[in-house]
Amino acid sequence: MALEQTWRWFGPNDPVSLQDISQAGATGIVTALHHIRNGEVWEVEEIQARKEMIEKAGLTWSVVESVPVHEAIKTRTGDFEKYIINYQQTLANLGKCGIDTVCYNFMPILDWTRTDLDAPMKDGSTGLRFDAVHFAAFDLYLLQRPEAGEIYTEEQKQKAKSWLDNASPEETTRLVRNIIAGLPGSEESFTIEEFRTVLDTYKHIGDLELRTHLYQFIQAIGPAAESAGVRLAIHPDDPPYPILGLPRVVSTENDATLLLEAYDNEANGICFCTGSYGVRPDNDLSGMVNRLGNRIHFIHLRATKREPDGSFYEADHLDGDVDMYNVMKALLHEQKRRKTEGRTDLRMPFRPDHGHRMLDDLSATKRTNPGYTAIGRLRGLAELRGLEYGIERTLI
Ligand code: DNO
Repeated sequence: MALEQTWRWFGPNDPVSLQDISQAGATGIVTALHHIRNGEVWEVEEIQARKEMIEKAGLTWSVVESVPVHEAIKTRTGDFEKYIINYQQTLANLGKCGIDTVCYNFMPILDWTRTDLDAPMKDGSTGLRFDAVHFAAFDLYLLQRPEAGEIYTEEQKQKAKSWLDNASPEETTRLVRNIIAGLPGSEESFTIEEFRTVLDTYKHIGDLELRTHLYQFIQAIGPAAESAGVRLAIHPDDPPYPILGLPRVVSTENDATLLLEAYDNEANGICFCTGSYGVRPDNDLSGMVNRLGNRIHFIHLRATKREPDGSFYEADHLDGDVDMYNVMKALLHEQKRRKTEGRTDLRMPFRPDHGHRMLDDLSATKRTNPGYTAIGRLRGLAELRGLEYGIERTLI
């Protein structure tokens, strides 16, 4: 039995159509109602309309990625109680429509972060990159965060300065935009002035406070998810460590374990993103599947490649630092275990997470979402599907 092959679709405005997705061989759609403002309830009619659109194309709405968590919930300020009630209602409405898997994240202010969206790869394609030097240049000299001076070494500061001195105005603008203007799927977008103001809202929120807020949140929404028949899957921090002085608390196996314990119920689960967890060499990816597998409700497969100075880039799906063979094997073992235990959640939806910009997608006139090109993901999915097929045939 194979894992469910899914594909992220940003809705009717996505340049990749539902038909393209069918042709790539995916059967499940991963999407969200991006037009609904963060914090508002997703009404049944809205959910149903999207669901019908997907089903008309012969596909199923497999996972919601994501129902965004309002900043007020993360900081536990303002109207956070109202937003929690709205979140519970959204889960109930999704359950009513038969949608049973919901991804979310708890990263303060920014969602996933990259410095370069078109980094050249050896084969002429381009991919996403997090450059530690460029990021330090942003933090120290463009954002001019007062505490930034304390966290970088002299060497890092010097490298950042000399990169900035040689960067063109376009490169500098692009860097700022890439970091704070919101990548695909992010719900927030800022100018540098707005960003400075919003950073202040975390002045008194460190690791412990954010963790507590996350656990309080899961304890509040977990029961609602359970009674709606919805499984929650938290996406890890990307990159998996604190950035810009903001705490991040879903970066390691231990973080995930603590969260699972905070509300010990199958409804409280994780999104296993190999690209995010894989940036840290201390995350043992296939071991995580063996140990936490029964609470993995959604899977993102991609491989990052680390560089000595803390930079990383997104390599081809079967390349990079992720041992995809052993990850896939562990996932298939988990699926077998579920079958033996008589569990019904055998789908185990995975999606090829991101892909390179390549072939026709490199054309300057073609609109593509960074990381979410059709052709790069089609390659990724095809490789992953082949890997899975080969392993499955040899599993006794
Ligand atoms: C990036 C994605 C993130 C992720 C959200 C989950 O490609 O992995 O946008 O979906 O953080 O809430």
